[in-house]
Amino acid sequence: MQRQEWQRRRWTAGSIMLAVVLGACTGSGTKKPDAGDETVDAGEELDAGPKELRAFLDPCLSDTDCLSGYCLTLMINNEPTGRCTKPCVGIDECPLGLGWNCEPIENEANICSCRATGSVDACDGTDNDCDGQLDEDAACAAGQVCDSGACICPAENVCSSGCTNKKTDPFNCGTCDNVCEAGHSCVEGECKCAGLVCGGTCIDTRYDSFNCGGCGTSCEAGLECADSVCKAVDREWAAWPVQAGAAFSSEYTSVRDTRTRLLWSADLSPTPLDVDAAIAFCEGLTRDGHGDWRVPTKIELITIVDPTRSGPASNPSQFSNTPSAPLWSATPSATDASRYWAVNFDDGSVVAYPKAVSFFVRCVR
Ligand SMILES: [Ca+2]
Ligand SMILES: [Ca+2]
Repeated sequence: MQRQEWQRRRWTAGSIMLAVVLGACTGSGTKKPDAGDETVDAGEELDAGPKELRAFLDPCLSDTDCLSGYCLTLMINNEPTGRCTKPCVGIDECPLGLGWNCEPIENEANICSCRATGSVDACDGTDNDCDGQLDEDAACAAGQVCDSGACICPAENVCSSGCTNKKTDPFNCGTCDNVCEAGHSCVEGECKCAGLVCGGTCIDTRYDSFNCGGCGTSCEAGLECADSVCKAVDREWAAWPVQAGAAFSSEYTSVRDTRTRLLWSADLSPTPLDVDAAIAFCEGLTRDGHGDWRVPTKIELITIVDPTRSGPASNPSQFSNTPSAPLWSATPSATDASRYWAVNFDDGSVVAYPKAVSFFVRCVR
């Protein structure tokens, strides 16, 4: 149903009391059905015939949808969302988490009300989406759990290498420092052969040229096993001469790597930026007739590191302004979505930093 029509239904079925509730509490409102109400669109609702009344926290369009007679209007991402609520005496009868209250409505009982802040329920102790479950979208790092609004590492998940999930960590499988053998992965805290057991040995048959795609299938001379199939493998990419000085040419205020065909901005961002701002900066950049600039991926950024230099690890004949500091890539960490990889042009190392940290960015296209 369109938002406007939905709101009209609420208001025509409502009363001044609803206006008071809405006015007093932005983001939520409810009313109890009253036989005396003038309900302009009552016929519309009756047409649907007898309906099953909804339970606490079920979706609703109007109060008459709910067993309790109270449909709570939440504004989630600026869209009205109805959810059945219930009368309460104390807040302990309402779901856990900041956002929920047991509040009076005009001349009627207290009801469980909630103030939504969004559709993603992060680990902050608030039921952000008011669905009765607390912090269910918590994105905590490996081994961590969301507890009372904060990501913490339970004592049983602490190993010398840090916080980890011993059910899946092949370096701390089941217990700390129990390292799984090659070809094994950690499943439910036990090292298990990730491939096939051939002649008593665990084999990754995707890449084993003596057991390619299955035990005992050998590849002919000159062929290698890749993705379970024997094929001729082109290794020229591995010999690619990264950072050959002659590969770079200037194009106005950009620098072309003629091997990767990537065009790099000669300038950095004017100031250090966090990841979101860096992405916005490159997307908004217009340079040398191009408007499709972006933040480079991790592997793209590594291609302009000069491994023969440090402080900065960059060839000054290609980029004269590279700081001896990290530059952002657009590649998030696989283990922690709140971190992004940055290439440190002081020594060429690659480290995942929290995305809120500010570094310069060199846009690419
Ligand atoms: Ca929730
Ligand atoms: Ca939350």
